[in-house]
This record gives sequence, structure tokens and C-alpha cells, in this order.
Amino acid sequence: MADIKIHGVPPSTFTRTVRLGCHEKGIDYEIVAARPDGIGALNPFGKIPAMTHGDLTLFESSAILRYLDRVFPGPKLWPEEARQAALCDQWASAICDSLVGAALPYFGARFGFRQMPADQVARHLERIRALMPIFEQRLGASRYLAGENVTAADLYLVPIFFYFPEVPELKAIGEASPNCVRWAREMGGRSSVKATDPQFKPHLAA
Ligand SMILES: N[C@@H](CCC(=O)N[C@@H](CS)C(=O)NCC(=O)O)C(=O)O
Repeated sequence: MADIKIHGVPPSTFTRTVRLGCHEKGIDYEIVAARPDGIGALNPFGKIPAMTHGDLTLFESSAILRYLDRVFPGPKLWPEEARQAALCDQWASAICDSLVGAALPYFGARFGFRQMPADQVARHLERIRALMPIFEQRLGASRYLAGENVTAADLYLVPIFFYFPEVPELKAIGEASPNCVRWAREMGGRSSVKATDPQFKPHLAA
């Protein structure tokens, strides 16, 4: 039985980010099924994922990933060099602060998990559309978000961008972004991304 337990479910984007980090570093872990309404004391904020390692319980994906990066050997998720590490923080934080804030409610509405007025759904879509050129420009200037190597920043973008093909209007936005497509092709070839495929085929709400 693995020492590291990730409490969450595979379709959850933040759960996937943490799992991606485990795979990138070669950390053995066990996924323990938990939804936000069942996470209980592991996260008093009622969000997934949480992680347990012996008597340590952590929530917040960035805290979990940083802990794993410090404690376990394997490729660094945050570069050692200060500027590169800051770029990684910058992109990871910007994704959580902007893209996730539009994409998660949009997925929720389109996958039929959340009821939302149509104009609100449309606003989330326009926000996603407006944000994609930022990633397109960045991934035209560097191979990965924080430079020439995969970092934690990329692990935040993968779960979001890899749902785009499931939703026709997002698929079109993604396909109109050739640098993002190139990045996604490279990321999609990684064993971490293959191993964490949520195998989730949503039924789209109207
Ligand atoms: N800041 C948290 C965000 C986690 C998060 O929002 N997880 C989603 C699932 S992908 C969730 O639990 N949503 C339930 C809710 O917001 O009520 C992290 O980085 O771990």
C-alpha cells in the first residue's frame, strides 16, 4: 500500500494536477475516492484534492505539490533557479486565478453539474476565449509555460486544456491556438498525462 494517499476523483482538475505531479516525480500513491461533499475533515473548505502522508494531512494543490517536490527525489516540479521558479509560480497562479475561475463553472454548466443562467454561461465562455491568446503567445515564446522544461505550471494547464476537445466551442478555441496545440501534443505524449486520463466522457447539457 502506498504511503501517499490522494483524496479526490480523477475527473477533478485539481486532483489531476496533483496526480500529474506524483507521476512526473515517480511517486507511488493511492487514490482514495472523495468528492467535495465527502472530503470532511481532510479539507474544512470542502474542496478536493487532499493528501495524507502518515500523520500529515494537506489540502490545497500547491501546498501538496510543493511538499512532494521537497520530500521526494525525481525531476523538480519547481525549478531551483530563482527566476525560473518565479515564472513557474506566476503561471500556476495566473491559471488558478483566471482560467480556472472561468473554465470550472463553464465545464460545470456544460457537463450538466451546475445550473446557471445562459448569460452567465456565455460570459464564462467569453472569458475563456479572451484568455487563450495569453497562453498562445507564451507557448509561442517558450516550449513550456515556465521555460524549456515541464514544471508545475504546465500541470495546472493540462487538466483544463485537455477537456477542451470534449466541448465543441472550446475545441474550436483550442484548435485556433497552434502553439497551445503543439504544447498539448507534447504534454499528451508524457506518461504522466496518459496515466491520469480521467476517462470521463461528459454528456453535454444544451
Ligand atoms: N485551491 C484549491 C482548489 C480546489 C478545487 O477548487 N477543487 C474543485 C474540484 S476540481 C472542488 O473541490 N470544487 C468544489 C467546490 O468548489 O465546492 C486547490 O488548489 O486545491
